[in-house]
Amino acid sequence: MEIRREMMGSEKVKLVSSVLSPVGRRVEWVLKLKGVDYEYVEEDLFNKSNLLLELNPVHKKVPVLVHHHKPIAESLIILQYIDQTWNQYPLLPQHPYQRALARFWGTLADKLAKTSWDAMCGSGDEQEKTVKEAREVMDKLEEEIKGKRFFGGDRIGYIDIAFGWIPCWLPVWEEVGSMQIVEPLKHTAISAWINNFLSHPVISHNLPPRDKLLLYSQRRKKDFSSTLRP
Ligand SMILES: N[C@@H](CCC(=O)N[C@@H](CS)C(=O)NCC(=O)O)C(=O)O
Repeated sequence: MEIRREMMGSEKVKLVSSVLSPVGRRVEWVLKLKGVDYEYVEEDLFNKSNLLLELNPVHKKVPVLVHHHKPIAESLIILQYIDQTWNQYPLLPQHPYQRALARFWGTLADKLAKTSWDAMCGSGDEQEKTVKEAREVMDKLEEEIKGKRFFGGDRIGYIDIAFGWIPCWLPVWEEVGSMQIVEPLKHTAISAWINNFLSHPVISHNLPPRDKLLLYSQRRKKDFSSTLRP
């Protein structure tokens, strides 16, 4: 799909996203790690623009990357596109099996994010069940990161970026949902990874404002609870 040129302006890479989007941040981090120049367009998720609807008519969600006037949606697909288009700072491993594994963990990162978000929105037995499910995945992650600085080895790679919502978004969701998914005494390797990830300058300088994230998550939980009431 080629978007009308006048809509997208220059040839420059464009990223349509929201400052609070964990999946949008994945794309920003990677563009910055690779040193790709881009224009950022903020989207209001409560009042979506025609631009977003035209760029991502199927899901109507951020992020969308536009390159050579062509839109690409879905953050993990965007990461793979960026990695193949700009060679500097490779994200995915070279070996096909290692690449497949990295993609596997990336998919799990999305699944865990959804489970954790659902746990935040839930309550009672249903929440307990979802928290348990999320903790089980966290246990697997703990095993995977043990003995490593990053999932990508000595530096941030595809899997680190995919799970990049854990250090900043998850603590807010835990607060809003009055729950705990990362257990610091049990998940010591994950806790160390969180510190390593947050101490990278590209990450630490590109995080969402916590107060806004808190308000947004509270509002979403409230909306969700009210849809369940008769
Ligand atoms: N799987 C998608 C998820 C995209 C997504 O859920 N984006 C959210 C922001 S984090 C959004 O646009 N929400 C607006 C809506 O659901 O209407 C990806 O990784 O890009």
